[in-house]
Amino acid sequence: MKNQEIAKIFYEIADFLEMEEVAFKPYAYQKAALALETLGEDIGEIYQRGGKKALEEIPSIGKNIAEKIIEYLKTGKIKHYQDYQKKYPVDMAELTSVEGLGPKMVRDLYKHLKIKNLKDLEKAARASKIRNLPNFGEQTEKNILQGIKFLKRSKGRFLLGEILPRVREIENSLKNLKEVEEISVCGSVRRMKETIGDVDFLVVTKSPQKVMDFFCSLPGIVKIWGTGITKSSVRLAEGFGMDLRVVPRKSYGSALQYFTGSKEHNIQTRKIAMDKGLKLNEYGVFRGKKQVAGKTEEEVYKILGMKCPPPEIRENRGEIGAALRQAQGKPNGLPKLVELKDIKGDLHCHSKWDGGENTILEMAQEAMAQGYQYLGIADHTKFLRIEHGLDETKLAQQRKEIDKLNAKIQTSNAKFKILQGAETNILNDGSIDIKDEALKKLDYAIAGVHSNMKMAKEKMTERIIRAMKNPYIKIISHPTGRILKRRDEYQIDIDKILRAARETKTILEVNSFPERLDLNDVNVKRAVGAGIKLIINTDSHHKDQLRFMEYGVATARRGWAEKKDIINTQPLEKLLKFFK
Ligand code: DGT
Ligand code: CA
Ligand code: CA
Repeated sequence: MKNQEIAKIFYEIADFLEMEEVAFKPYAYQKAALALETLGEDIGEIYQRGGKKALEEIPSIGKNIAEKIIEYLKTGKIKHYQDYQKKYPVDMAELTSVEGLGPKMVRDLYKHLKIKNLKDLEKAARASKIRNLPNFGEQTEKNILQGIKFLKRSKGRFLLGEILPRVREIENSLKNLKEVEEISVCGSVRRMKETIGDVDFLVVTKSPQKVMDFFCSLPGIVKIWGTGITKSSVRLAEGFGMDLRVVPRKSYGSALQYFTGSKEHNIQTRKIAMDKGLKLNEYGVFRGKKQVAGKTEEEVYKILGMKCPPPEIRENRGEIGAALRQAQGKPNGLPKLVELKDIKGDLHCHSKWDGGENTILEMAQEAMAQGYQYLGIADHTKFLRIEHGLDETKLAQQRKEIDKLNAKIQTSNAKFKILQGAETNILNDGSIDIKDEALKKLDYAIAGVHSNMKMAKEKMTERIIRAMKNPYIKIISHPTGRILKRRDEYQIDIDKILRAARETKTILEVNSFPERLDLNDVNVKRAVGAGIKLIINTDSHHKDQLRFMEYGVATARRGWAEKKDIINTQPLEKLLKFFK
């Protein structure tokens, strides 16, 4: 479908025309671009069906613009546009994306300072060259620098955990709208990817205008990039963008399939369709001109000979083959992914003892409210002084408090137990900062790297493996150490770590904290493939953070983990067997 490509070119032509201060024409191109963007049908198909006349019948598209569309459909180019590109070799889309920078300013910046792109612009602004241009001044220069700064930040992706609550809130308010018949979030949010570029909503409605008006007037929207009856694009104050598309009911399933992606997954499904003599796009599955599927997602996959794979694994990492095998009743079908409701407890939580926000009791109450059977307190230990790490004596004192609390819980007849763990530190040589005699008295011990994270690969790998070999260390927390958007993982040989985990029966953590998600999806899949047991923990420092569990579960699902792979899906007695 060429609609979006042509729209993009028309927007740029409008900018070039504005640059030359041509009257009226820029507006015509902008209107045509918006019409194309929000058109429900493939422009190429409209042309094939009804020729130039059919194009001219589309509102906002006149004779001159229809000719340009035909030129693009036939040659893949528009000469008018190429001439402009030669005359002004500037990256117009990039430059005008700076807040407050319009085409005429782009023209002047190019004319006087030969600024062609964002990099040139930033350099010139930093060197204070812009303020001296006619019509610019110091404030404009400052604004440009600020605009660039924001652009860089908002170009970055957003953490799933940072935006999901807000996305759900918006999804719910749309759901409550009586005109909305169906709604789903698609794209990377539906796949629960660790970071999100933008949010994609899909809606079925008989009153698109009403839905769009509601969507574009949601509180917190700071910019409307475009709005029409099939698509609107907005930006929220939080910085992320949201697209809402309206599709006909008969296309809902295929649109859901298409816009859920991933792109890599979709390339494969389209190939499969082609091999079967079918055409698959967001409007449906077609044999010739006849639509043969598209109302539901299951139906779309079924006609391709596939079982519908869970959104989280649609990354072209083996799910295509598995979905085909599953539909044929062959072995090695789709995994039965672990679910949030399978989780029976959380074993990596911090309490007031190490500077966390809540008491052990408060944490336990929250865990009970979530329906858990157990909660493990795993406070930091003594090497981490800034985190008020506990030493052997404090651990013994804490044991007494936990025993008392458990006794109370028992008399109240609740089926719940608080376990005592600790998140110990793996020192440079792989030894643990707590003596074995003290580790022995805990229900289980976790170990993690919290210092000297820049070690050479071999040394770091050996360091972690030595900790695994300690018989009292049962779990390695956040095994690769990455922090999303801030720091890369440690230099480690992950294959060696996985082998050692299997040999020593050490459990690896899937840390649910939104900036960690460590192990990540890819490493979870490797670990599961190697037969290693995992645990999904939140690393909560506050009782409200216990709800991060769903991000860890999502990460585990993206890594194909099943219930049997995750030890905290087990009831207490079975869980404790892993710590024997
Ligand atoms: P994001 O927004 O960067 O976190 O990632 P997505 O996956 O949400 O990507 P987005 O928003 O660009 O597009 C949503 C879905 O639409 C994407 O997952 C698959 C589909 N899609 C978008 N562009 C293409 C394309 O060029 N080809 C195909 N086959 N599918 C596409
Ligand atoms: Ca997206
Ligand atoms: Ca999008």
